[in-house]
Amino acid sequence: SKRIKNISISRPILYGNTAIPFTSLDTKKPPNVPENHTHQWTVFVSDPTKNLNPLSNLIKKVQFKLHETIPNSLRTIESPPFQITETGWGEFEIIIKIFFIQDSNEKYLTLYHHLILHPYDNSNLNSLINNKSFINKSNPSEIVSVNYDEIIFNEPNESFFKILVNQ
Ligand code: SLL
Repeated sequence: SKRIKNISISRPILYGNTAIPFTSLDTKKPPNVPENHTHQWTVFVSDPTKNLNPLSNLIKKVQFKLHETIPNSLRTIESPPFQITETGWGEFEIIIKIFFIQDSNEKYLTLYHHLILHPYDNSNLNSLINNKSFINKSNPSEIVSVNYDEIIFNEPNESFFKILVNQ
């Protein structure tokens, strides 16, 4: 459908990762995990709001491109929660592509997230460590690296506009 001129609508988005070292007392290494893997981690895309019209209504699928050392390194998630949990030993850049619903006619959005497994300074548990990663206060064995951003839809088409404003 037709694009609406001079309108842009933005939607907040969170993306990032959590990681738990297998050395933490409550995280036993599952038996099938390779010897050299040190962490379990989850990379995610989520909606920071409690919107009645959640971000997932706008998304067709999310692709996560993981490091080539990981089996099936291109992962596609077609319904929420948009996340991947894996085990491994190293940090690397994850390419996240968000594909919007067909009706929107929007190009996919690419986000880059550097997977963080090691906090910069784990002696200072409760503070923000390097702007990027911190220890989860309610679960001190968990490292969190999260980015807040806003997706801006410029001149959405009429049908997508209706979905964006929840009509
Ligand atoms: C590094 N440049 O050397 C980075 C690469 C790759 C991490 C890190 C493998 C997991 C698996 C894994 O953790 N790769 O084999 O399933 O630090």
